[in-house]
Amino acid sequence: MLYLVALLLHCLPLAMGQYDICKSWVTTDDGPSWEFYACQPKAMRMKEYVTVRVDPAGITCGDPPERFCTHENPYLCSDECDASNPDLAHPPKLMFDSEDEGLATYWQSVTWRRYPEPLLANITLSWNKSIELTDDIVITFEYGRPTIMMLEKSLDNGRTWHPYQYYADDCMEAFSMPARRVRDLSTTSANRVLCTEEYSRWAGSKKEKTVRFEVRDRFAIFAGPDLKNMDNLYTRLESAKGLKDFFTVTDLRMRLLRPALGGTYVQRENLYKYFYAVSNIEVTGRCKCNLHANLCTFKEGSLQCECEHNTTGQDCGKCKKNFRSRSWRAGSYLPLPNGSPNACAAAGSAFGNCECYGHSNRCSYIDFLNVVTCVSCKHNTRGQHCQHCRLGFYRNSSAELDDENVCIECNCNQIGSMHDRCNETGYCECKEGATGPKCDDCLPNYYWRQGCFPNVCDDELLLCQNGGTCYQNQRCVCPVGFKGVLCQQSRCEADKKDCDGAPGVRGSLSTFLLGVLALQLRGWVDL
Ligand SMILES: *[C@@H]1O[C@H](CO)[C@@H](O)[C@H](O)[C@H]1NC(C)=O
Ligand SMILES: *[C@@H]1O[C@H](CO)[C@@H](O)[C@H](O)[C@H]1NC(C)=O
Ligand SMILES: *[C@@H]1O[C@H](CO)[C@@H](O)[C@H](O)[C@H]1NC(C)=O
Ligand SMILES: *[C@@H]1O[C@H](CO)[C@@H](O)[C@H](O)[C@H]1NC(C)=O
Ligand SMILES: *[C@@H]1O[C@H](CO)[C@@H](O)[C@H](O)[C@H]1NC(C)=O
Ligand SMILES: [Ca+2]
Repeated sequence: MLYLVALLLHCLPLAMGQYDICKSWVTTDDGPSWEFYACQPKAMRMKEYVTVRVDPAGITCGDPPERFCTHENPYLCSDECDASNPDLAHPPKLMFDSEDEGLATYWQSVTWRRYPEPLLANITLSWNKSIELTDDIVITFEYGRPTIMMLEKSLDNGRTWHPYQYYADDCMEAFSMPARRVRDLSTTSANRVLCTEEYSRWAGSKKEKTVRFEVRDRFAIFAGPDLKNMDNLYTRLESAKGLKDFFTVTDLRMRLLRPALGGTYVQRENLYKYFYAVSNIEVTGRCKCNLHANLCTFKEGSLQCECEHNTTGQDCGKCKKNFRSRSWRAGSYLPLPNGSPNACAAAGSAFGNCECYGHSNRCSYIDFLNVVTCVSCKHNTRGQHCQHCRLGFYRNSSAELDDENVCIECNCNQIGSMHDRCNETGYCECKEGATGPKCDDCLPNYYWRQGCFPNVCDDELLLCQNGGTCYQNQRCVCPVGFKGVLCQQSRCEADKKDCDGAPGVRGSLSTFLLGVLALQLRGWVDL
């Protein structure tokens, strides 16, 4: 009986579907204990957790109220959009409400009355959480799909954006890209960004309403047409570089570049039938929890993984305090079927008590000292527990000991400082005359020239005399007849032969005449 229970428990992860549970209580020959598995949350309808932003300001119709027509009935422009009337308003939130039977609710843009200026709109969806797509993104357009649009994605909460897919009725003309279909991609090109013409041609606004980003077709490249061979997909996601990230997003942006034209050219006499109207955006995916959680909950306005395996963070991206005896690792889908949990381990579980704060994966026992020490500390750390900063680095006071940024480079100025080291607040030790945290400045009364040197002259105490001017605190430029560091000395006093008659003009005139004479003697000048 007990054996049967154990067997049942052991089979649970398979019975419940792959990677659904993080741990189970199993009975082995050594008695009952926990067993851990790679695990991930269920896929959800992500539109319920999204924040939306529509750009530019004023692109939503109804302020002021506006009439519009449809391609089916272009001369009966009786429809009206009015933002102040709930029955006639079309705000962005109507792209995410639940579509019950009956009339579709939708966001709608202003009409293309400014033609030929392009009618552009951005719809940006943000989750403030990494999400792994598990099914197609499906955007439903009422009154016709755009003839040109683009899908972009971000992986870093909107700081950087990348193209995800291009859509046009003529890819070459719109984007200078050949038209391709996802179905024609191969195992090596499954994460290619392409332009498709499948969703942009006019087919009647009632008939073809959706624009897709085909996640299933890309999965099918590995898992087969009905996604029966998920094991193969999981193996590929684990091993093919960049493949997992390709399906991961924190934000999506639809850039609507040209509205539906009804299968013909733009008719300038009736611009009220050109606009965008989106009734639904379906995004299906699961929280990315690095295979360390099987639950993801909506808390304080954001999705959060309920981390297991002694991990923590929004994506279970690091080890909990006191569980950092080795570096954090994501769980793995492999080996099949239960994967590897790659759980964080408590300090003290390996080699006695050797915590390395996540800067090293290895400890080593040093025989003659009888200590266990971390080996090859990373992130510019050093020490038995990688708890110190390497020489030339100092401790980042706003980072915990296990943070990758825990040590900051001193960056001492090579010329101005005594050496590469700095104190605990990042101050370098300066040579005479140098100052500043990095010793790249000079003290007052010093000037910088490959190091700091005391001023020779300045505008206060070390004034150049007799009308001399101070050049960059380095030397006085003296007028004729004076010399010395501060031009304090008359040439007359220093050198008697400069003093015949009046100094200056006559002296230089006689020098000139002597010069001319010399040249004449050599036959170069005719007087
Ligand atoms: C839409 O977003 C792109 C960046 O992805 C930006 O360059 C463009 O100006 C935006 N368009 C509008 C109409 O806000
Ligand atoms: C994003 O999520 C993080 C972590 O849950 C939270 O601290 C932050 O306030 C959220 N930011 C926004 C803009 O909601
Ligand atoms: C996490 O730590 C707890 C002790 O707080 C331990 O009982 C549990 O087995 C650990 N889990 C894993 C996956 O290592
Ligand atoms: C100090 O650590 C914090 C937290 O990780 C990090 O945001 C910051 O960039 C670090 N400072 C420097 C100068 O590296
Ligand atoms: C580091 O040096 C600077 C400049 O000499 C000094 O102000 C600071 O107090 C020093 N910090 C420590 C922790 O010694
Ligand atoms: Ca709707």
